[in-house]
Amino acid sequence: MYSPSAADKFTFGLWTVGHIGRDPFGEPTRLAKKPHEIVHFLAEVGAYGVNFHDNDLVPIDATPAERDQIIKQFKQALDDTGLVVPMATTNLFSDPAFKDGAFTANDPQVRAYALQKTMHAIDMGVELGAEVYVFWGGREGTETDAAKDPITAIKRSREAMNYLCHYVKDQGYNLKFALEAKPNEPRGDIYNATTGNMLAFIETLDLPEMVGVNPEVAHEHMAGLNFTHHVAQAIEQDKLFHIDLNDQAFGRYDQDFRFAAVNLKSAFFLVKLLEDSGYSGNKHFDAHAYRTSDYNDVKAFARGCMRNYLILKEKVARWNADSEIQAVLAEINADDGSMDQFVGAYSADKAAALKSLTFDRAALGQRGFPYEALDQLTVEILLGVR
Ligand code: GCO
Ligand code: MN
Ligand code: MN
Repeated sequence: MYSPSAADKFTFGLWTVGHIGRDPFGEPTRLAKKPHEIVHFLAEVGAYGVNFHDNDLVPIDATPAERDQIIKQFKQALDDTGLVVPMATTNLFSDPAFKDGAFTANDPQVRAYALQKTMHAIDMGVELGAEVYVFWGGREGTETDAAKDPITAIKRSREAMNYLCHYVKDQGYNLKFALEAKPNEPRGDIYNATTGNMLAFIETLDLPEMVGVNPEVAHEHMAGLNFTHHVAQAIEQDKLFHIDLNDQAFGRYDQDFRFAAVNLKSAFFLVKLLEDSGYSGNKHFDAHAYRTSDYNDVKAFARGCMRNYLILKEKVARWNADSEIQAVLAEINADDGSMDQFVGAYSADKAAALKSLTFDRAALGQRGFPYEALDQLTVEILLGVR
């Protein structure tokens, strides 16, 4: 009943189920799988697509012959399984060359190398079918603001995005960019820290229509923010080009837990937003299994991500069809139209009329709203008793 289908557009990065359990304190706990093996692994659990950083697929120091061999094997695995590559991205954070950032690095050679690496990675992503290209600036930040002028950093980011947008246009690629914000980790502070920052930044680019966002649950949660509200802003501006689903306890390190593993209620309202708004893009699980898992348990992790989404989707349908909930919604959203003559689109007449209208402020303050009752109905649906 909660089995994924292609229409769900559930995707995983090579680096997610392929995560070998390394953390800042310990060595890997799982043996690495080859990219083509990961494709088969994902097909087995029922995913629709696989995403990658350039170097998840082709190591940074691979020879051209090695590159060709890896891509051939990978394409064969895609053909054999029917999996697609909807998104690709660049690793601009692992190599020591990027320790001071990529597009915002102080060294002009590093900034140029970052552009070159990204163009090659875009070519490879497009060759494998990607239509969305993600930019996550993990190293684009500082530990001390003595090191970099934050205004200069914004200008460098803009220059790089403009350069790459024009490159994509010049090549005639059918590719959109999705910018992913994160407040910190691995840098002390990362520029454009939230989805809202990214949305504002995009409007300053040469080709803003090519660029949207890739919000991630954990990233807004790390900042203590309401993720659903950020996604809503992106949807309202037609900028939700991609989404990274996972989970994260507030106030902790970057956890990348299985979707809905921690904050069930936020996950419910997120799924409700995505489903009610008709979001039809990819749903990418940017998460990884516990370090204690073996690959059997990694399957449980991957299946759990998709299953939790589908279970919550069913809860959303239940919530939307619940007559008691609908009655409360009708009550709290009631509008007899009597204010229409004063508000809405501005006119001088309306403003004049509104300024002389008298309100019964005490009565407005006394009105009760049954939000406790509504929330309890929501919780009972989530707890499975309704
Ligand atoms: C993180 C990020 C990354 C990006 C990935 C794609 O916290 O490390 O979420 O996983 O999503 O690099 O750009
Ligand atoms: Mn993340
Ligand atoms: Mn991510």
